[in-house]
Amino acid sequence: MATKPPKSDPVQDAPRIAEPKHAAAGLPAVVHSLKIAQEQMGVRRTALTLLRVNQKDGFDCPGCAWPEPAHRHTAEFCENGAKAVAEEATLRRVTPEFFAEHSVEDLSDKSGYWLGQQGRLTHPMYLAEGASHYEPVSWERALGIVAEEIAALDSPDEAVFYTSGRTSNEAAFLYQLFARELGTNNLPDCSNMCHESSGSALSETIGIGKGSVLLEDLYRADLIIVAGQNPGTNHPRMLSALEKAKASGARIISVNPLPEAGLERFKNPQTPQGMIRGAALTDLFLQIRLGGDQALFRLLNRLVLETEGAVDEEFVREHTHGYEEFADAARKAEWDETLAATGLAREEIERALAMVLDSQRIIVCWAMGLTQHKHSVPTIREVVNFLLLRGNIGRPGAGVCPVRGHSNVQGDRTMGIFERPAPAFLDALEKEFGFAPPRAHGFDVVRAIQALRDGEAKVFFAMGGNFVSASPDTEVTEAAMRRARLTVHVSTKLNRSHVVTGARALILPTLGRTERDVQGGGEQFVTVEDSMGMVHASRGRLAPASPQLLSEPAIVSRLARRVLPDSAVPWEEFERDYAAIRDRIARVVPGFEDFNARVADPAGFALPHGPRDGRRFATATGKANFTAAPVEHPELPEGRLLLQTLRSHDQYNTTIYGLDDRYRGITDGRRVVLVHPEDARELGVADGSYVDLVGEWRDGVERRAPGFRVVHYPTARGCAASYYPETNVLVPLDATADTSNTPASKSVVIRLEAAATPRLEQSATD
Ligand SMILES: Nc1nc2c(c(=O)[nH]1)N[C@H]1C(S)=C(S)[C@@H](COP(=O)(O)OP(=O)(O)OC[C@H]3O[C@@H](n4cnc5c(=O)[nH]c(N)nc54)[C@H](O)[C@@H]3O)O[C@H]1N2
Ligand SMILES: Nc1nc2c(c(=O)[nH]1)N[C@H]1C(S)=C(S)[C@@H](COP(=O)(O)OP(=O)(O)OC[C@H]3O[C@@H](n4cnc5c(=O)[nH]c(N)nc54)[C@H](O)[C@@H]3O)O[C@H]1N2
Ligand SMILES: [Mo]
Repeated sequence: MATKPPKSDPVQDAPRIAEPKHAAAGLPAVVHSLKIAQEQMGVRRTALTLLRVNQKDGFDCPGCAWPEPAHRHTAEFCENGAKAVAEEATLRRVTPEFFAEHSVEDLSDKSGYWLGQQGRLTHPMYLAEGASHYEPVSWERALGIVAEEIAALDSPDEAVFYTSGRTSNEAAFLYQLFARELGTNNLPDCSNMCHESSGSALSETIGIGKGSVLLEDLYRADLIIVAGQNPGTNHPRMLSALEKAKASGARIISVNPLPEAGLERFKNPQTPQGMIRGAALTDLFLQIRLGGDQALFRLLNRLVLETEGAVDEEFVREHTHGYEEFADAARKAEWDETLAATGLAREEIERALAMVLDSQRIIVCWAMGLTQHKHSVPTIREVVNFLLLRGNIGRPGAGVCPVRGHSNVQGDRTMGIFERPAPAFLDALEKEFGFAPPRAHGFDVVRAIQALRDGEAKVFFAMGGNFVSASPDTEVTEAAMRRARLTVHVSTKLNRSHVVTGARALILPTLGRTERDVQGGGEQFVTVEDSMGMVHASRGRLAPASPQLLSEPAIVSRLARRVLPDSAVPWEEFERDYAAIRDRIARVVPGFEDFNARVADPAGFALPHGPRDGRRFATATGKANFTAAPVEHPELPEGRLLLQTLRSHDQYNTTIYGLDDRYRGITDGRRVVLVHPEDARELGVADGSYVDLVGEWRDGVERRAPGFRVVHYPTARGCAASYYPETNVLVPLDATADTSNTPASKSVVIRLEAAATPRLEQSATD
């Protein structure tokens, strides 16, 4: 079946603008996803593959981490899930001939979109020191090169082992085991840039860094607050759950600087009525300023405290700690300060309060809009205060719901991918495997970049992801990578991290979720954990993109045998049969007892969660902790804008599927900056004019993203928006969240400077 050739390089983008949409999904979603899928895989494969997504005998969707309902539709249909699958199951190939044709320098001039559109990687490739081109290399030799460079290090702490959240539980467990047997905790992961702030805030306050609700809880809630999240694009299946919750009587408040179409109205493509009319989702839209959430929740907390009978006193007495100190701080919250920080009107907050007081069961959902600010950790702690006040944790229909991104990012953490592992986890590893794991904390993402930059780290190994494009301060990060002795990427698709390399570089091609994984012990499956702590199996069915591909567990196992020839760990057995890995996970990680037997249930099983299961809080105080941090919000100097860097509808993080952001009315281009018409008028920038985005940060370094089309857009005042990863060049490496060290990519102070012409005016669709 013929597929269309990839489009030309969209760095040449020429955005066209229409009115933003007020509803998500519906027929256009079906049409659009099928178009992209058929371009990548042809008609027959599209049909066969999409039928397997999230089915009980199929593979876990490599899109987001939203859980599957117990009763699934034949196609638990999701436009963006379909695009993620098509991206992996594409029939296009990047072969040794491709690398012979294109030098690394040549490839480094291409956009990330172009690189991704070339197809699946088929062979292990090696870039020798001083060479201009990657060349094919055997697996033996490739792993030998890694072993050589690791052996040349002064300490294992000069190696960094990054993980992106698509890696299965089995692969992640082996990977951290290898790093720790080698002697380092340098295990940064995409979570450091993502929900780390949630993990930090929740561990401290409720004793576990995960959400406390299951899907059923959403259906029982009276009120669901969705703050800092765009589910219509990033978690489309969540809209079905919200629709169902509403049908059972829930109300929804959305808190967002942007009016996101998916939250306004959802046209469920599973039902005929949904396709036509759709359901209005949001009952109250609070168009908040960037970074205003802590102030909002703090004031709501004061108002709850002041309302006779509103506090769940019994819960507070029995289960919490720190109430008095918190209440003293909350009573000082002021209207004027809150209205300034949030940009909201008094009546809006009063309406929200009325809905809160009217609700017995409340859930707060959030994503990157809450986690990627300097004060994200105290913001999320304030959300916890809000829920604790009325006993909204540990009972049906209530709780915290951080909505994870990558499909197994939560599972990777559970498996020990963490630079600051808990001592109990290391004790369990030591007991099971008989070596002493390192105890000193390792590097997170930002520290890893600093270490590479400063020559403290020399080998960079990535299990998936696109570190160079996903990380902040692109120029600094790229220079840091170039200082490495060796950069290695286990990948499915070509990306920018393969062309911004250390002195030597390797690309190790691997199987994706959709592909059959056959080892010595027969056909294998892997497991994943969703955003709500449910673990289940994932089994690929397609033939691998190339016979040369190895699975991630096989790569780690072979690498370990090469680097640690005297290891007593049965690496070969782990490669042969993943059940042997699960037996070990069962003995090391709490909640996985009898793993192999329990994962045989196609519905999977729930991991234990103390607060959810029995109001048990494994914190330092043994109770749920109220906290009382000072309220912060970003400062905006005169004539400047606060920029958030976010996702379009046609991308998966750094993977660009296409150049449209349908719900926001933008087509054929990504270099756009959304600005409120009044702000634009004050700054003298007309709709359709071109500007450079210039970052302003205390280090005085000029950070510039050139050639963005101004789009007048109904965002909150003072708050602009533009896509990542193009704008990562503006996010300073040391502008991070307190405690979690997550890059503050949702509050970057910028000014706009006129740019003479569009950066490149050619059409992207020629
Ligand atoms: N199709 C698709 N699906 C994805 C991804 C993808 O790229 N494409 N990425 C996956 C990953 S790894 C993740 S982490 C998730 C990301 O999922 P999201 O967090 O939904 O992703 P963003 O596009 O970063 O959107 C941030 C949202 O928060 C709002 N926001 C920004 N700042 C603030 C603030 O200060 N306060 C409030 N209240 N709101 C704010 C923005 O307007 C926007 O609606 O999605 C996952 N799913
Ligand atoms: N400015 C700004 N920066 C951000 C964000 C933001 O909102 N704004 N969001 C942050 C967030 S939330 C995240 S999670 C990070 C994402 O950071 P990453 O997870 O590092 O980036 P991705 O773009 O998801 O990685 C895509 C690559 O993964 C590889 N891949 C895909 N599937 C597989 C697989 O099955 N196995 C293997 N081995 N490789 C595979 C492909 O080669 C593909 O090119 O970016 C962060 N960066
Ligand atoms: Mo993420």
